[in-house]
Amino acid sequence: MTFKPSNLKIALQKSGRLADKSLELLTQIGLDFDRSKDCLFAQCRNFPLDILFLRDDDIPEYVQDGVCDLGIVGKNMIMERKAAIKPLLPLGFGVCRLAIAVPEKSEINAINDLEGKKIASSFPVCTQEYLRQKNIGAEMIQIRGSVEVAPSLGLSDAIADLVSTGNTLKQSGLRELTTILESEAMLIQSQGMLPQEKQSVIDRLLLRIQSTLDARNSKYILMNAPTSALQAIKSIIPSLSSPTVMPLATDGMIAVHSVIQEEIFFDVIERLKALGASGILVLNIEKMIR
Ligand code: PRT
Ligand code: ZN
Repeated sequence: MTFKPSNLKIALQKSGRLADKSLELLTQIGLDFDRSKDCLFAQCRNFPLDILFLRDDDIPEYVQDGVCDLGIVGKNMIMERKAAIKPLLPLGFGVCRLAIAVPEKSEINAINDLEGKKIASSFPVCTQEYLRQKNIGAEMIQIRGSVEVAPSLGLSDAIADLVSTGNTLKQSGLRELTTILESEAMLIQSQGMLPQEKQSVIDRLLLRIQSTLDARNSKYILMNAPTSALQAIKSIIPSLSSPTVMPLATDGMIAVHSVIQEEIFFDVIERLKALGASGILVLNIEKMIR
């Protein structure tokens, strides 16, 4: 298999925490490609896109240097590499935060207590930038992997590491002191001007990704309700446009269809039931084009 110069190139993590979700997203937007396990390259059969599989650390530079036109990588890695790229879309997965943590019994209780202390991290650039902004002088110890054991080995007084559930910190006897930055996977583009044909392929990809992300956050809801409750129902369903309302064979009853946002879902359902809605059906939406 060889690269086609006219194809767009996107860099994805080869294996790790972002790998499966990145591939899942490309599949959800209808791209068809084979991925053999150790292969570093795949070509889409039905879209002018080539996929390169890389370590996440390398993705920001590959995109910055224009070796790849697009990439999917954590915001933390973009910041750490100080990569000059164009952020296109936050993708809603790989959500985590870069946080400073100290041993449970440490006397460090506020960020100012970090003055003169040693902090171990795989993200020294972000950590140092944060400390500089807070006017704190601390010594950075750069280590790769298993950062959480650094204090118990006597290597550092604190760590700065990625946290999602917080379980690793707890299991390592550490407590969080402060958050340096919030992160999630981002779709990024190189900053250079692309030929018009390539840019319009990116625009097509963006439309597909945006409609998939919008659909993920939304549910289609159908219910029966008393006609008298329609005004109240309308006021609590902040739908795409006005809800679809149809009469039912039973007098005084209507069917209402609408779209609601996932995050307000349970709140809305409870309020609809209180208004007399029944037979409520909630469906996943596959794609949503605005
Ligand atoms: O081999 P390669 O270099 O590509 O991968 P990697 O091993 O360097 O990175 P990987 O796959 O671990 O993480 C890739 C990206 O996933 C990160 O840069 C973040 O953007 C994102 N991400 C999201 C996370 C986490 N959540 C996360 N929890 N990356 C790492 N962790 C680790 C963290 O370092 C700690 O060890 O998980 C542990 C904490 O998790 P909780 O759930 O116990 O808090
Ligand atoms: Zn990495």
